[in-house]
Amino acid sequence: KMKINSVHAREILDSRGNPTVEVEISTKLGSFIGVSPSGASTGEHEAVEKRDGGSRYLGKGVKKSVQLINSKIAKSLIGKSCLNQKKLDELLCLIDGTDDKRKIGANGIVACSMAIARAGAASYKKPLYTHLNDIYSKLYGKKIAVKIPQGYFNVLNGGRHAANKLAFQEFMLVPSANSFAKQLQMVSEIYHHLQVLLIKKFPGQVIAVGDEGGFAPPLSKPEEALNLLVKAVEIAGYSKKVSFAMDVAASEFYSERKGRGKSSGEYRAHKMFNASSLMKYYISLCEKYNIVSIEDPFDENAFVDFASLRKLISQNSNLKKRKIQIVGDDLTCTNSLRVKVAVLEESCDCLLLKVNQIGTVTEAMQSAVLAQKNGWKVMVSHRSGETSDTFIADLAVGIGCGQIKSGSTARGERVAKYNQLLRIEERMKRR
Ligand code: 2PG
Ligand code: MG
Repeated sequence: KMKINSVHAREILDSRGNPTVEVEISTKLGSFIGVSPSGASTGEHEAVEKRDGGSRYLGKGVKKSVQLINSKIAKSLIGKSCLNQKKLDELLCLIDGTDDKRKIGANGIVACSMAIARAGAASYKKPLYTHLNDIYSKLYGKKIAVKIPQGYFNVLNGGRHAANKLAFQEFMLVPSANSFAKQLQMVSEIYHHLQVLLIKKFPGQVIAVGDEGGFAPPLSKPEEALNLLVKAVEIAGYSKKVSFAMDVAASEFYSERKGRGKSSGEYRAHKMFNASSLMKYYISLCEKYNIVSIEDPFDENAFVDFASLRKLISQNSNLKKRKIQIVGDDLTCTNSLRVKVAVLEESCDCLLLKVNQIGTVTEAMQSAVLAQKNGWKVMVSHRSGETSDTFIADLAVGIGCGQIKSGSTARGERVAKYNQLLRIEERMKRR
């Protein structure tokens, strides 16, 4: 037993300059931090991020959640052992008492849950990824191997993460290399070549970066973005070694949110699409570019459209040989109930895993277990609003899922996770 001596929450800022909740939990070994990230293209089925409202910080303050943690939650956690993650996560859910964590706020609860995991790791004198691996293996019912993940690096930003006209949110590089260090080096080189290309293409214009550190040039068509990536990869000399991935985040440009299963409304991207023309468009993009992963291709309730796309891909003779995964993010929201529906409908074969979408480490892991037991892959993910916290790097290694996305190879809050993976990789090689 390793007793929790104190719990203290405070309001700090995230990478977009908005308040977020940081929680410090102390045991006799020291104090341990957990902090919530924050999304912009949030799914409507996510656990609730509690905001104060009013005029302070334009309504985005988190003092109410902070105060509830410093009173109610602190009172319940103090004196308990930080070693039982599952029990404490259940306790956090119980104290909140709502099914979407709207009372305390998932932003507050997730910070507590992550701090508990860190305190637990320290008690066992283990690195965080090893402790998370123990917890995950127990939930899974067998020993899961730790693994350094493949990175999905978002180097061109659109959608809600940028002010340009690009409707699709993320264009990612997927470098294949035999170490994470090499992956990172390849992407960093490509990123800088991409910058030169953009400066040449848009003389005198600002080539700003978006929320996730990728460039946000004035593009509107996905083909323009993909052509630039192809070119930058070629200049860097990695043509055969890099494939591409997209997070479309299609709910953000979908007009009508009524349709369950099939989306009958319109998708307003660089031109108007309906579900079936958008589906054909994805196929044409896959035929033209070496795309290996597409996230949220349709509205967040369009379980059936996701499944139809998977079928269309599997029946296409040009694409049969390539493995193209369909990733659920807004569709599934790291929520095991929604993962179950997606499994039944055969909507995806990869789950995007964001701990703050559901609110506790245990629940997120349970969703990952469910996905993996049904043959899906899992990709651990940052949010567009982040801090320098590196929890997700350890999480990705600990659950051995083999995939992570944490934005581009620029901006401190993005590279913090990748740098942590470098440290873990180094440590694993020494053993
Ligand atoms: C996504 C995420 C992270 P946000 O859609 O996958 O890239 O964005 O945090 O804004 O939901
Ligand atoms: Mg997404």
